[in-house]
Amino acid sequence: MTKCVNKHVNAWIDEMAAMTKPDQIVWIDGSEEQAQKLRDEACSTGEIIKLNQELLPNCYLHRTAVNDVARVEGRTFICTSKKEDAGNINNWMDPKECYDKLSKLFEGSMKGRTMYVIPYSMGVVGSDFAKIGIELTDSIYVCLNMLIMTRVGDHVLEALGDSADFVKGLHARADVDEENRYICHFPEDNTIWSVNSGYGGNVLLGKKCFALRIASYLGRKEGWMAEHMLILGLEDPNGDIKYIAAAFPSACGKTNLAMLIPPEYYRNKGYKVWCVGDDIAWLRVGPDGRLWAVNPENGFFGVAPGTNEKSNPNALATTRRDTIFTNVVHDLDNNTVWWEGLDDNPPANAIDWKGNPWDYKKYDKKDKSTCGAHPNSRFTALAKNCPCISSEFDSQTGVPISAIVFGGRRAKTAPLVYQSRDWQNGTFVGSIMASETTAAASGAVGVVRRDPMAMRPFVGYDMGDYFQHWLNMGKKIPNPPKIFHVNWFRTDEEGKFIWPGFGDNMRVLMWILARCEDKVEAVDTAIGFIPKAEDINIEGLDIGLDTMKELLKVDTQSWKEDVENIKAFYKEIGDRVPAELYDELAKLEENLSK
Ligand code: OXD
Ligand code: MN
Repeated sequence: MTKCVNKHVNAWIDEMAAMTKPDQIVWIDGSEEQAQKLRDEACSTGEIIKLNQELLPNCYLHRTAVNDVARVEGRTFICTSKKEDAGNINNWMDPKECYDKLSKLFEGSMKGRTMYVIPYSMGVVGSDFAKIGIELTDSIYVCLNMLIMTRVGDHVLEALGDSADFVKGLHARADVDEENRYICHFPEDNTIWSVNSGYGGNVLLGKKCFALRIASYLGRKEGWMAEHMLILGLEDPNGDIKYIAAAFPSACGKTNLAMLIPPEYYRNKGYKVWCVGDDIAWLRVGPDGRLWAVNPENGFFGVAPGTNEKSNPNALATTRRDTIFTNVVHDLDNNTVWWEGLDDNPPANAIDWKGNPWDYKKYDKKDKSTCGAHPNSRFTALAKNCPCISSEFDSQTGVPISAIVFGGRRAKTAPLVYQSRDWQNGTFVGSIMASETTAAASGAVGVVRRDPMAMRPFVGYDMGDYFQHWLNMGKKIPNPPKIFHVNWFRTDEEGKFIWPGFGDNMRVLMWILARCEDKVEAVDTAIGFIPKAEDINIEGLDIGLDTMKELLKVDTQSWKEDVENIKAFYKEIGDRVPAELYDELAKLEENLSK
């Protein structure tokens, strides 16, 4: 297909091509034949490296520029016509000023290069949840990643028909110049412009840019929610499956929880966990009055370091075929890949993520600069290759959500789990989500970073308005999920984690689901409902009832300190924080002083 029939699409591509001046334009049709041609071409230029096809069929390795290894929040902008609509938490630029500024960077940036046109759908093509985007890019790496992460091809254009309702994404690597790197969102125009980066989170425009920042804006306008949440299904021995959506800040083991393997005790009884999504959920009120969720993505863009047979065997298995690895170690003896935390056998003959020979003997755990794989190195893998992928992954309607779980990394403040009192209180609990950095060696408590609903870098409008949207949604869901908060990271006096985490987190999910079905009582505390220590199953664990009590304790003093921090944070968000949340904060403060 050289041109599609949609005049809006064609006019926009003509305009973008006039600016970027590519030598040619190629449409990505979604066929395996074309994908293979692109892989071969990228191999011939060194953009990707073909790995051992016996051990890792259809797997490739890519290295980004050394200055281009992560999302750049400082260079991410929300460009609404009024500054106050982007809010205090986002960077803002006037749309006209931004288009002018970036046009200069895009001007002629594709000379001597090819512009690829990627029509993609977030969500099952043609379903009520789905939204269409078109990404224009000069990078084959982007095309190959988008073919994994989203649903791509001619069928998407067919579903679009002659509609103008699509998200216009423009990406050029340009000079990969850090000083001129911009990831800009124009929610009022359904447009995303990304320039001077080749790193996934900045350039796979369907993911954070569309499915969270633009989608959160659309969701508010249209009455649904785009959230930074995993979705999992927990199946009981009778075959009944209950679904949970959960939001965690980065580095809290979100992908591990999404693909959890039940502890032996539960496995033997016939319990199973199914992964619907590991990063993003789109949620709508269903005809039955419950909240229904889909994962709009088609793959996982997961952090490689730390992924291993123990932490996440399902993720590891998912990456054994059809995967693009980015910035990991290249094992030259086997032509395979390695990363810190994969196993205890670093390759002797290896190339590091920067492309230099790597001597594992010089690797010092405490010095990140000696790592062979970049700490944010990634795998891009197909969801359908995951051994525990849910049978509902391709469902048109999504799955009904019984519980929403918020999480954070707190050394003292948050107990292992607590339940909010209702939707409004649950929204408050989400709004005060936070993570701490802990200096592991000394056990010292680090800085608290507040990250409401894990959406701090991803809300495409004012954070106070976002809280209001949560409250408004609550009024539209006749049978809403119950809302909980978990903390897998409480530490003892020596700074060691008390809770084993990983698969054992299922024990906490079991209590959560029991609460959703009114099958277990709870203790009413200042912050919400806490389990009775004996109601979290510890069979087969090294943990006694006293330790469980310790894990569930509400530490009034640290909560009082937290209240002060929350007040400062709400102030920073600005005057659109809903009065209902200030009421919740006042109630919490009052409860703590009783
Ligand atoms: C991610 C993130 O890459 O949340 O998913 O940072
Ligand atoms: Mn994420």
